Amino acid sequence: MAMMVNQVGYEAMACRKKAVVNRPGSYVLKNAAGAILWQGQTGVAVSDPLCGETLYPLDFGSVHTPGKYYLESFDGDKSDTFTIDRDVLEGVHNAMIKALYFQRCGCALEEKYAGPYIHAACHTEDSEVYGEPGHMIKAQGGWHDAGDYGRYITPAAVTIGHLLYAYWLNTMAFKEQLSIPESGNGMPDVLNECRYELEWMLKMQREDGGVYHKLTAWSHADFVMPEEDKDTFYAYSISSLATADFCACMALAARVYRGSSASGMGEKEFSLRLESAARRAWKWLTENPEPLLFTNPEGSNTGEYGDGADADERLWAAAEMMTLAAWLQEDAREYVEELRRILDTGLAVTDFGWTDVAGFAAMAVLTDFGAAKAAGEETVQRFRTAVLAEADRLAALGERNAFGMAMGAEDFCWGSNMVVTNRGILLALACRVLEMGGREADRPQTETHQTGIVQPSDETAGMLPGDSETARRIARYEEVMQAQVDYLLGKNITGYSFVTGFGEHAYRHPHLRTTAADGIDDPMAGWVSGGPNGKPGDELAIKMIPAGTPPMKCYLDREECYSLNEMTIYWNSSAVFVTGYLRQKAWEKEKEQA
Ligand code: 9MR
Ligand code: ZN
Repeated sequence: MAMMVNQVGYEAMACRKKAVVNRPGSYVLKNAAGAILWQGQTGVAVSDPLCGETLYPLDFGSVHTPGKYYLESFDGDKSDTFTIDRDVLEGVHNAMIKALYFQRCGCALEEKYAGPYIHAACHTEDSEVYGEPGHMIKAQGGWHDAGDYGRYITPAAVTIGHLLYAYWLNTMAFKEQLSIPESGNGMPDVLNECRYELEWMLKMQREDGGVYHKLTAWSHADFVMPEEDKDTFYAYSISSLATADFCACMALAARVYRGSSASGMGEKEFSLRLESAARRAWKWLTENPEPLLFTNPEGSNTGEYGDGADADERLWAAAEMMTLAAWLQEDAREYVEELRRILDTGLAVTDFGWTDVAGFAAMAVLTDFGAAKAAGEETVQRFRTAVLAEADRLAALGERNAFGMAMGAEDFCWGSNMVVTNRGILLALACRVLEMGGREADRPQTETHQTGIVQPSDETAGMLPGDSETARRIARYEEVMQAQVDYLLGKNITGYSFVTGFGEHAYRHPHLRTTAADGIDDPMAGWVSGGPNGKPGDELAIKMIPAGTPPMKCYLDREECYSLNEMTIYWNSSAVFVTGYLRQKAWEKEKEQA
């Protein structure tokens, strides 16, 4: 790839418009009619450790005129076309949420919402509790996790965590309707879609509060449509990983849905169900303090989501129970004690993936005034320090490669695109911490959450706090965040946009059973690929990618390559958080300048 751009495009008002090219010299930016809008020279050469090439940055941040453009080199090479416009991420952001609708299990997908991607109701039978023949449970519903038809609690909880925080902190980025069956019912569609998953999760809880780790068949289905997959589904054993994640997720959802009850669609009742499920899971956790981890039974090949420690899951649960208690003005002492006990073990609190959810505990304590107050200044300070230190580390990482992105060579793992976007989430949280100027513990509970619309208060709208050092730091973090999104949307060595349907060269062959079996050429739009993987894990990728290939180049747009090119619900939700943040930020800036 010679000229790498964000193929979707760049926010008109912002100054962060960058491309990367492989030859130094003079370049122009042309519009569709061929008129030159900008002319400039490449910047300093960078020997890039991620793709192993020498590359040059191009900065056309001074162009603010909306339009469709391409870059042209001194000798006539053209880049992919892209847009410069206000709210340029709107389409891809909404498509990445809507994609989840296509994963709905247990119901038919109708043409009205699914267009050509219809299918009959799938996986409608009851499931058997594994190891207890004849013990059936009704756990229909939820989203298929990924290219397979399994449904797993820990990735589900993380997906809901990304989406509910994205919505809660950046509500204005979630105002469009997505054409799903519930659209127009008065609830934001992101909450409607999440509810579909939450209703399934509720069914995965056992009487005693424990939660089954996953609901899958023994082996992955062939590449058939979901309604043709007639395998028996099993609820596999209770794990403390699933129960703690479930607890956190239900407590968070109880708070969010209760705070969004403007529509009168029964959110209050729903919130009460979520709350009681969270409490029962918490009780199970206190009665079962030892880790109860999960491994697949010998010979079963469906997803494992194995995880060697449950401390981070328990930390997240404690943090969300604190926010819930604060919200309901109850005593949070028990949760605070558990939170501090785990924090004292020194675990990192900056990640948002299915293996390590401790970042969500930081998110809870640093964004919820009541929880911050309950936690106490010293504990809040520990989270704040950890988040800002990690943000500084990531920003420094961004200065060491040609893409300006917070990735090291070793970060290109299975699902590397979530590492990319989860780092965007951490940076977004750091910006928020800086904006609040460390005053969240002193602030009163705002009215705003009670209507569910988190309008920035006058105090913080479009704001940069007084001192310019803080403003510079925020700008630096946001610059890296933008680089993460640019990478995802095409500014990378593969030349692909990693979101289906978005960009002139979007990848087209996700490892996704419905797409493989539906006979339709194009996949549905809005799926984030797992992305380059320096340690390819599937047969074709191992065969095709020579050892020693630089990690960013370890990618193939091939359906067979599940270790490079699958899609999942949680890779999408993580990306949605970042696009949501950038959209809301742009909107706030616009308001400020109006
Ligand atoms: O996303 C998971 C990735 O981090 C792991 O390295 C990989 C191997 O254990 O599993 C991935 O999760 C898969 C899950 O087990 C089953 N559904 C598809 C998921 C995406 O590939
Ligand atoms: Zn299904």
